[in-house]
This record gives sequence, structure tokens and C-alpha cells, in this order.
Amino acid sequence: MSAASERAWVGLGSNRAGPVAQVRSALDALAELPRTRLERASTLYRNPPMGPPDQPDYVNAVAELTTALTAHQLLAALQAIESARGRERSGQRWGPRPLDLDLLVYGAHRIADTDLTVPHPGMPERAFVLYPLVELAPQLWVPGMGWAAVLARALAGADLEPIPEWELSDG
Ligand code: A4P
Ligand code: MG
Repeated sequence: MSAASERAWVGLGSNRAGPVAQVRSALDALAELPRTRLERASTLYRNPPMGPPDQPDYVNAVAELTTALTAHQLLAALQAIESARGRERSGQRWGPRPLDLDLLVYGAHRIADTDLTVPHPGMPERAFVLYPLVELAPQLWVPGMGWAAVLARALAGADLEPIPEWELSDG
């Protein structure tokens, strides 16, 4: 990767159409992105929905990338992966979805325009983002928000169930 590349973290979530397989295939798709390297992926965690409770549990994970894409190019690439999995963007807010990819952190950048807000503003309330993020990057400073580990500690007692390896190999 070139000297101009950035370290970026992406949140993955699914609660439909085989959530474990959805997240695993999204990780494969991230590994195939141009000018991007998938450095590591967190454990997958099963957890109850944030938002409307009458929907299945989610499977969430975080991926760490090194990328020479701009933040907006990376967002477009994430949306293309979502669309390829049949995501309908017109659905209910925070409703069930086969695959949701959020750009959490993009280097030290702070971005707020009509298409993109980075760091992702929901992070401080979301154990399903912060716990896997801290697993990958225990020393991470989230621009404008603080240390990821400190943000995670504020959500102690989160209901996150790590998905064991044997379950992953079943798809
Ligand atoms: N957008 C702006 N900033 C970003 C960013 N940093 N990353 C814009 C990704 N997208 C960003 O997204 C709406 C618009 O946000 C996009 O067009 C993009 O330009 P969307 O994915 O279509 O909308 P959404 O996901 O339905 O809404 P929202 O508010 O983004 O929902 P979230 O935050 O993605 O949350 N419960 C559990 N347990 N686990 C989950 O993963 N996820 C959600 C959805 C709800 N409940 C959940 C989970
Ligand atoms: Mg989203």
C-alpha cells in the first residue's frame, strides 16, 4: 500500500438471510476491494437489535483495512457490496437488513457532509461496534470522540455473544 494510504475500520451487521454467512461473505468482498488490504477481522458477535425489537438478532463484526481509496470512494464501495446482497435502501430505519456496512473511522479524518459522517456518529452508543473495534485496536483514538477503549468501557454489561469457530465453519 502506498504512503498515502489510510487505516480504516468498517462495521458489519446483518440480521437476515443467514447473518453469519452474510458477514463472512462481506469480509471476503472487503478483501477484494481495489487499492485496499483487509488487515484483520474481529470475532463475530450475536446481539439483540438496537431499534425496533420485533426483528431477529444481529450478527456484528468490525474489519480493519488499509486503503488508498478516499473515504468517499470507500463508502461507495461499501454501498456496492450492500446492494449486491439485495439491500433495499427504502426500508424502515433501523429495520432488518441482509447486510449493513458502516465506515466507522478513516484515519485521523473528521468528515461531515451530505453523504458521509466520519467517525460514525452512532459509535458511542453501540457496544456491537465498540467491543469488536477495541478487540482489533485497543489503543485507537477516535477523532472527536476519544479512546475507543474508554468509550467501550462506558457500555459495560453489553449483551454480546461471541460466535464460536465451529459455528462459523457451518456458514
Ligand atoms: N452515511 C453517512 N455517514 C456514513 C458512514 N460513516 N457509514 C450515509 C455509512 N453510511 C454513512 O445509510 C444511510 C446513509 O448514511 C447512506 O446513504 C450514507 O450516505 P443506510 O445504511 O442506508 O441507512 P441505515 O443503515 O438504515 O440507517 P442508519 O441510521 O445508518 O442505521 P445504522 O446506523 O447503519 O444502524 N442493531 C444491532 N444489534 N446491530 C446493528 O448492526 N444496525 C442498525 C442500523 C440498527 N440496529 C442494529 C444494527
Ligand atoms: Mg448504515
